[in-house]
This record gives sequence, C-alpha cells and structure tokens, in this order.
Amino acid sequence: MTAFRFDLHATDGAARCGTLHTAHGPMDTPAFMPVGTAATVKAMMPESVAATGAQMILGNTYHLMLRPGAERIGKLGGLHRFMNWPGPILTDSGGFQVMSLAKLRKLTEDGVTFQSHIDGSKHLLTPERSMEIQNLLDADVTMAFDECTPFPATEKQAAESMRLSMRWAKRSKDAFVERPGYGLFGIVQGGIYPEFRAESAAALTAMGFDGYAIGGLAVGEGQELMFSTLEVTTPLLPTDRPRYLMGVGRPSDIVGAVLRGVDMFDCVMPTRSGRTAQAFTRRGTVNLRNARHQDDPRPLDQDCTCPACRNYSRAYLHHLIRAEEILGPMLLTWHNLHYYQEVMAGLRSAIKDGRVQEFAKNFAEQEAMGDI
Ligand code: PRF
Ligand code: ZN
Repeated sequence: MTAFRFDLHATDGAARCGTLHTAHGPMDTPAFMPVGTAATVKAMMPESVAATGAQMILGNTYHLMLRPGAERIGKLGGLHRFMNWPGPILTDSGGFQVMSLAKLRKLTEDGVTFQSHIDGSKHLLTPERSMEIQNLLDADVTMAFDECTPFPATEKQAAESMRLSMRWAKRSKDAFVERPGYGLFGIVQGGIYPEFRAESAAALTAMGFDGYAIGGLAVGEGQELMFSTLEVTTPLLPTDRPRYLMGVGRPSDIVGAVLRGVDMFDCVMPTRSGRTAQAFTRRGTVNLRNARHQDDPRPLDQDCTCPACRNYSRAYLHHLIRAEEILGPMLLTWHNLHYYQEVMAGLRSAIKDGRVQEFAKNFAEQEAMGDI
C-alpha cells in the first residue's frame, strides 16, 4: 500500500520539481491537472487524457453531490471506477463552486445553504459534509472546505473571511478520515493582504496538512498582484509538502507561479477554450474560427505531436468549428491539454537542469512573437 508522500527531487531558485505519491499512483510536479467537473474531462476519453501526459485530474464536490449524487457514486465503487479514470483524483471541496454557481446562497458559521443550479433543490454544505462527500468519491486528494474571498475585499472583509476558512479548515481536518495513500490539503486565504496570508499560512501549518493550496487568487486581481501575493506566501509554507495554486491559469501564469514555488495547478482554460475554438500554442493563442485559417494546409502547431497537429490542417479544424462538428472541440481540447502538459514537462526538466530562468525567458519571448 502506497503512503501519501511528496518527494522533492530538485530546486532551482524557488522553483521545485518532485513527485506526489497517492493511492492511485504518482504525479510528477510541477503538474497541471485537467478539470473533470462532472466526472468527465469534457470532450475527452479518459485514455486520451492520460495520453496527453496528465497524471491526476480534478473532480468537483458541488457538481457531483447534485448530479448523480455522492452516495450513488460511492455505491458504484467511487469516482475512479465510475468514470474509468484509474489514476489519482483531487476533488475541490464545493464552497467555491457554490458561491459562483448556486442560487439563494446563505453563508453561516456552520456552512453554506444553497439551491441547486440544476433543479432548484435545497442543500447544505458544511466542512463535515464536504469531507464525507469527498470520501464517498474516493478522492486521493481531499480539499478543506473554505470560502474564496471575493476581489476586491476590504481588509476587514478579507480578515473575517480568511478566519472563517481557518475555522472550517480545523473542522475539515477533524472530520477527514485518514487512509494510507489519501491526503488532505489546507487552503491559504487572505486576499491580497500579506499579513493575512501570513496569518493563514501559520494557522494551517500549525494544524498540519498533507499539502497546502493557495486559494483566493485569479479572481480579478491581475497577474502582478497574484505573483506578489505568491511571493509572500510560498516562503511561509513547509518545503516538504506540495503547494497547489487553485484555478490557475494561462500558460504564462503557470510559468510565473512555478518560478515562485508552486507545484500544482488546475484550470478549465485548456478544455473550455478548446470548445470555443481557442488553441494555446508556443506562439500564443490562435482562434481557429478566424477566416484566415480557411485555406491554410499547415498544422495548428508545427512542433506539436498531438493528433490534432499530426493529422489535420488548420483549414480542416476551421471547417469543423464553423460546421459545429463535435470533432472540432475534441481535437482542440486534446491539443490544448497536450500543450499544457508539454509546458509542465519542459518546466520539470528545466528545474532539474538548473535552467528554469532561461526556460521562462524563452517561453515569454516565443509567446510574444505571436502566431504566423
Ligand atoms: N478555493 C477553492 N477552490 C477554488 C478556489 C479557492 O479559493 C479558487 C480561486 N482561484 C479556484 N478554485 N476551494
Ligand atoms: Zn497539437
């Protein structure tokens, strides 16, 4: 039986390269986890997700508790069996999704009551219920139940919200059922205020978690404030535990966060953009809906080895998008996930070789050149 363990292999400045071991296998870091909100990484077979190089995927407490229900997935053998993803799964704890998706939300010390965005049914999510749901789903990584402080927030709002999240973190830890190979992550909050980030990091490290997430960023503050907040937060986290920046981001956000000591990421960007015809490439983003592609026999990205780039022209991808064919989103999602995984693999080898600064410089220069 595998223990839940994080091995740090190399560092380069603040950047780190390691391996997180879980009950359902390892994940090399820095890592990008594709989002599989409703027990599917949209438009992708699980085998294809694995073929892009992804090792861990993300699931959502909020969506799965509403449909098809956590108890149902539990009885069917857990989320891995249900969706045919044999690798590790991290689940988000639900609070963030409740606040962005549910109707008639009411937040109290106990938790959040809300109405489903699907059928209007009433529900209560507390730290204890979130832990129970994530256990039923059989998540390898369980996230503490937190409130994502909105941006902007006054100092008073940010402090009160962060302290509520810290009380919920303690209740999450007390309710989490420990099993070999399974871990619980705390989530640092505190908005853009360094003193509250420090208070939050201290509170969580005193409780002791298997990993530490940084929440409440990428909520409208902009890249500069996100990076400066990371710079005051990651140095306060234990070096022997993984760090996870939630809901981030664009490729340039990820490269910048890795330089500032982050190990794990998740974002809907590669999958959602794939469904709206936006492709990520070494030369920045490309919109395949644009008429300039309609006669272009070249692949989307000359240097990419994904099926979309190996076997199809820009003209064909453009046609699929214009004709609203399902294969269009499928191929673009595949390409985007493949590209994200190549960036992560590039970061990992650069860190091992002590050339992560050079990697980041080349990355920024290439992106700035733009598509040709
Ligand atoms: N908390 C949780 N999930 C999240 C966030 C958070 O702060 C964010 C913020 N970018 C994304 N997903 N639990
Ligand atoms: Zn490709």
